[in-house]
Amino acid sequence: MTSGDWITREAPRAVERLQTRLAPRFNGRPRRRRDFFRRLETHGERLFRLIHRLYGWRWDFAWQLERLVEVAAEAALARPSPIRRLDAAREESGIEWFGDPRVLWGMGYVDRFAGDLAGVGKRIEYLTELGVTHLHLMPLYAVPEGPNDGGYAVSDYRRVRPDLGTMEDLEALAERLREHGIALALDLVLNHTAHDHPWALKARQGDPRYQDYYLMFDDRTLPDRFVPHLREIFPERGGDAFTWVPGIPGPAGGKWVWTTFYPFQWDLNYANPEVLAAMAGEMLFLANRGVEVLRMDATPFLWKREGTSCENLEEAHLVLQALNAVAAIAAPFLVFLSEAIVHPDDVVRFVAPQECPLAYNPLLMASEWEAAATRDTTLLRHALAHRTALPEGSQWLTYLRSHDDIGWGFADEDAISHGIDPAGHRSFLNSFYSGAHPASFARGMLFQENPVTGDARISGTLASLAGLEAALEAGDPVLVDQAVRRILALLSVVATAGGLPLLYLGDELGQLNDYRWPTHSPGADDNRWLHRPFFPWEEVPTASEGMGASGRIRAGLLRLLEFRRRHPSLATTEVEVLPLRSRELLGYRKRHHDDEVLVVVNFSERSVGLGAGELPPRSWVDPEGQPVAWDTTRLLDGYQVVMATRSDIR
Ligand code: OTU
Repeated sequence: MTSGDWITREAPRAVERLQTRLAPRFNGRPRRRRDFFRRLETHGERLFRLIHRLYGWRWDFAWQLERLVEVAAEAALARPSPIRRLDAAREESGIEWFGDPRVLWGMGYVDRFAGDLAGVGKRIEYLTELGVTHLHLMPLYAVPEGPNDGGYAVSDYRRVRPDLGTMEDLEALAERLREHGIALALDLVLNHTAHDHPWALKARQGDPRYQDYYLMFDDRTLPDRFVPHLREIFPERGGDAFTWVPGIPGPAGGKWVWTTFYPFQWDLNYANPEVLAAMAGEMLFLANRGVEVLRMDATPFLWKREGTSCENLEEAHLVLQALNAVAAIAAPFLVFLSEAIVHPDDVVRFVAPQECPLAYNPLLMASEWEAAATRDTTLLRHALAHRTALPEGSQWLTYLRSHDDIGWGFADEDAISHGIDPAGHRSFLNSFYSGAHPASFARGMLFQENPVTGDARISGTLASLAGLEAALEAGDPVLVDQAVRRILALLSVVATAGGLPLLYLGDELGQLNDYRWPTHSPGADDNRWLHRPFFPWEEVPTASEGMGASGRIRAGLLRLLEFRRRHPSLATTEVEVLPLRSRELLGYRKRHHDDEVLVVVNFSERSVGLGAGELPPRSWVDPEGQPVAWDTTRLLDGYQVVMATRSDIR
């Protein structure tokens, strides 16, 4: 008998046994019992298979599976009734907003956007005016004192950072947002905890059970075997991925702890099934607070194996799939967003309805910036044409920048296939966007420059990177105009190429870099704070009148979003890239049922010719109803965006 046969026979039996064992817990809760066991029936076998693949070698495998389902049952029993109604709707209709062109994501830090959670509640009107339907608040959990990686070092997933509010405030906010049509997204920082999380504290005290939650070593023997294969994520911090933590009881009077990111972020050991169950508990706790989307932080790093880069391993996918199955059983309303900023092939592998149905599209982001610097859309076209497809039932978030740095994540092989030297090109882009290159319009900074490999990434806000800062500084209205047009050109691709658009709040007003970051940010050596400024509320009144560069950006964006809302094709990931002759131009066609949209964007400040017959032969009209002839040659102004629809469907 093969192991496949064995699973097919055993899985349903295990699920049945679990039902018998867990049923008494649901006494007096018949509806919850019915829903839970129906969901267990549907997803239990999938969970069984996943846990078997991950931990089947362990003598206590069946017990571990039971423990995980028990965590799900506890959460299902605690799930507030109003959210249970959302569960039911979600199960019936799927994630309807994936195909909704009205969707707009906004992201920001609670304190920098609005002071605290109550403050966010007071800004709902601003958000709805902008059209925000999904709000991602950066990690707002309890953190250690001192640097905390912008909240990504979590001391307690069940406690809100005191200066931001309480868990009750969070629940109240989630509910109010929902009443206004805004879904709340939060992070699940699941690759690591802060060094003072209760699990870490117990490990420090010498509790072997909790030491097994992390990856700890008495000496450098194992670390030294891993290190040569690992990428340094934060090279500027010095050292390698392991941190010596003195005082942890053991023969050496301390231990080497695996810390992929900062030394105060201890990587969790998912080879220990208890960690998976514990994290599932934290996940469902947050889901029960009314959070609809969890951004799964740093997904590539979840599993380690000697001799590999310890990124994107098969088991990392299985861990996410197992969490997905647990969520499907206990909290079906929950949606996972994958944060994998890696090779485009690896990014896509995290995206699937039964893993993470939603993902950032870092390739589109990087490619837009690449095209803006080179005024050549070759790589951008390639990315759109060959690397946008996703499995049915999944979706992209499209964006130009997040709270993180910008990395040049195009595939080497794609660059090479177009005669571009990838390393040289990345180095050019770094020089361009840090403003070092003489022809650069950008103001940014190199993030985590690695003197050994020459790698670096870029920090900066949308407007500063796109030239507005330099233009304003030069006091040159022509350059300012160019920068505004450039920003809108970049945004138009985000809003139409394929997926759901995401804005870092403040970018809609062309907010510039914050050079005071070293004095007022926790983590003064981390220049990502350059692009995490306090929200410029003082600029909103003039910008709302459409005045100044901020006003033009905001107005242009609103027009763009208004156009998008009328065209369901713009929320699909399918895109037909047009083989336009001028490489400064990016053109594509979007289609969905009757809806058909044509977009042509000039990625340069020069006027560029669009030849007769280069557009698909159709009668096109622009948003104002003016015909857009396909059979005559025309000039596109610098950074002009042409959007057209079929004349018969306006
Ligand atoms: C993420 O980013 C977060 O977005 C960062 O803000 C955190 O610092 C980090 O995790 C640690 O929690 O390397 O430069 O492929 O690229 O997870 C940012 C994924 C990062 C990594 C990504 C990471």
